[in-house]
Amino acid sequence: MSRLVVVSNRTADPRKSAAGGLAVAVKESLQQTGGLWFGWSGKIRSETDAAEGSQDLRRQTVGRVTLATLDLDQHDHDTYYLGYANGVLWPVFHYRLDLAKFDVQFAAGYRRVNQLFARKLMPLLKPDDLIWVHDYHLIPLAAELRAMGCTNRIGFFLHIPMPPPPIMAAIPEHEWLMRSLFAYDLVGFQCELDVTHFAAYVESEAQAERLDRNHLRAFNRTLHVAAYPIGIDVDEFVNLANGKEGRETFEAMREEYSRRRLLIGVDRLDYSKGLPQRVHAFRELLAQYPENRNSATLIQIASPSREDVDAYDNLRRQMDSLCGAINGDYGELDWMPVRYIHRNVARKRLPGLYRASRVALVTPLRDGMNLVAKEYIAAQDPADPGMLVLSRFAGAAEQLKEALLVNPYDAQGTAQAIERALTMSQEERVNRHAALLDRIRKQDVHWWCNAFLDALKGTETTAVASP
Ligand code: GDG
Repeated sequence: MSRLVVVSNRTADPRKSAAGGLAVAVKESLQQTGGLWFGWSGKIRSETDAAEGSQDLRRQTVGRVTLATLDLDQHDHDTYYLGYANGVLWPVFHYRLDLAKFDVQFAAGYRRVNQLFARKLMPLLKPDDLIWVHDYHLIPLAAELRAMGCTNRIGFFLHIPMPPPPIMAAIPEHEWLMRSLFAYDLVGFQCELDVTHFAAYVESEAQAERLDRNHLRAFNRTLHVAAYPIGIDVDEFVNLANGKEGRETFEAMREEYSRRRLLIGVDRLDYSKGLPQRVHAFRELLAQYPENRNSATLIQIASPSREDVDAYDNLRRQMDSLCGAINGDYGELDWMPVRYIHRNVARKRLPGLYRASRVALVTPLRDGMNLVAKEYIAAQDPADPGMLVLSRFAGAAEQLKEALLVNPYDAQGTAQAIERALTMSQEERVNRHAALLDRIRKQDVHWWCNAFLDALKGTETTAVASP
């Protein structure tokens, strides 16, 4: 059987419980077969090491998985990671051209680090290894590997959205990036809309020929593209909800908020997640439906994220001010409308928190998938479940039709949907939840992983050709 080689920007100890979608999913894929996980260590190389030119790989075997990691020097980190990945690709792929900072140094750093990854990975590869590359940090990796003679099957999964062609075309290096994807054998997206955007881009910009729904031909190569909506480990989450900490958190929250209607939001503090818009919508709920005053309480957990990027600092200040204002305007001696927590909460506590909440607000302005929506569904009591209010702009909206779908830019409309969720009959909640749970069980993280790897194994072997 082929060995699996996973490449992602960061790696993690597969024995430890991972926060964050990508780490959980990668861990899942490697645990099944064992294999190699290659990526950046998360560390910056010391100046002495950099001066001596050493860029050694660190290898560590953890059970059936070998972790191979390398450090980055400061300049590479600043240009590749902060500059291009998080300062250009993240905002543009989330449709935020206004936040992108284009700089040729960033693009050069991105290419340099992808070349470095390819150079360090190449000697570790065996002929029939199956290589699975993750996310926007590593779009050109396969092209760099092919240029070094790699003929292995290589798949790529994009965890974030694929923007429509005119937005993609604003990136100065858009042609190079999209052409690089044709060095893969399989490119997986989160949802059908992403596949549509990618196909439209290559058809219009690269005269690609659409052979069928899942095959595009351009640059002398045929590329298999498809949507593989990422899922969660539903059983693991249900077990976590029924475990000691899960139950304790649930009971503590139920008691504390026995006279209140609890709403929950759990996100990284990121501008794609629509947090200020969510606070506006919640404010609108209190204004339009006064019966919620002195009652509805939104717990918003916003875990710290990428604090060294300017746009995140602005968002933090905006949230501090919006939450302060709503609490100042509506709060009472014994009730505060918003509990805003800018810290990481232990993963074991999340299921209890979800289960104690009558409504979850998952209202990103744009999101590849959004796993919090699925975690919330998994954590509910099927006999008396809470209701999910979900942005139509999350990838998850294609699958989770029985949630209440909202436009997060429309504060009034979102407030109406929240009110509907808070007052929905138990029978309707039970029916909607059953359909949602069934869907996330069928397309869980195991399904996602197998579906992608089966499709990759089924692709034709690659001839060496650097596009
Ligand atoms: C990217 C894409 C896509 C959040 N706060 C805490 C915490 N979390 C956990 C959640 C969930 C994960 O982090 C967040 O996953 P999301 O899917 O919501 O979002 P991104 O981090 O932006 O992930 C996204 C995903 O990749 C997978 O492909 O769905 O669209 O943007 O698991 O529970 N976990 C803990 N404490 C927190 O405070 N322990």
